[in-house]
Amino acid sequence: LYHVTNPKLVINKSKPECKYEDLLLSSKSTAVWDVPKNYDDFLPTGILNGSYFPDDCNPLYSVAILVTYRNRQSQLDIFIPYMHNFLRKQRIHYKIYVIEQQDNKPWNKGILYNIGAKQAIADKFPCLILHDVDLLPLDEANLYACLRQPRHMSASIDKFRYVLIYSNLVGGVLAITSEQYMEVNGFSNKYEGWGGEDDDFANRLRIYDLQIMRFPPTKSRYTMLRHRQEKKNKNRHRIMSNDKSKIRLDGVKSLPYYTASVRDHRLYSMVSVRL
Ligand code: NGS
Repeated sequence: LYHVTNPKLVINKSKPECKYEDLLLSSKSTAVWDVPKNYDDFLPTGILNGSYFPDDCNPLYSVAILVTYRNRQSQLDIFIPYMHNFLRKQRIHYKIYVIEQQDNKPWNKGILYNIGAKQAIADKFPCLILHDVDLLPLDEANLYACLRQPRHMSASIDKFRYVLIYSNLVGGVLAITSEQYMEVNGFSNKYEGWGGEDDDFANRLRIYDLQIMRFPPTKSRYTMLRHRQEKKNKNRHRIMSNDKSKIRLDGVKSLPYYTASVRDHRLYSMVSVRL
């Protein structure tokens, strides 16, 4: 395990370090239905501004969960309480960021991740988990933490009969250290509409020799919430990042003009973006 905490955290020396071995060795399915009917019924203790810190031990992981989002309120209403229920059992320090594209321009997931990553890194998070809003983890052993290599966490999804659809897929849920994210210059800013930005990101990892790892399939299980298929981006195969010179010019270090505001809600921090 590769321990990375947030330098902003105050460690209480009278408490022990949190332990993760039992969790990792267990394989306990979480009941998907263990979700409150609405936010008002859900008043978990210890969660403030989307962030949680275990109170009986010092966590060895600090994780920013970045969720890109537009216009899927009913999914967010399920996702947020489900994730807090799931994550609190893992004894990590985490914060959920929802990065919302507020304008009506074409959806640009890469830019949203880049903006979210900048915010999380400014908040000193050493680990980023890039997370689709429609995926719910099913196994508690799927630890929400960064290891040495970037980890594709959602390898088996019910919609695909729990089969990995291709070996270099990194879409869905991916854990990567902030340092590695910056090293590959984050995501390309050029993918508009659905598809391809994750394959482009996989190319970046390959070009920088960052090998993707995965936990065993049973521990990497997710259920996907239903939704309509988005409109595909017709150019998505043409703009792939395939060398370092292209990558250096297009990414988190060269974001196009945008405006963003950050607002903390109780259960998540909302970063509202206009491109
Ligand atoms: C590929 C897309 C990826 C996408 C993956 C799975 O074809 O962006 O399907 O999508 N690549 C391109 O379009 C180039 S899924 O079936 O999960 O919606 O992530």
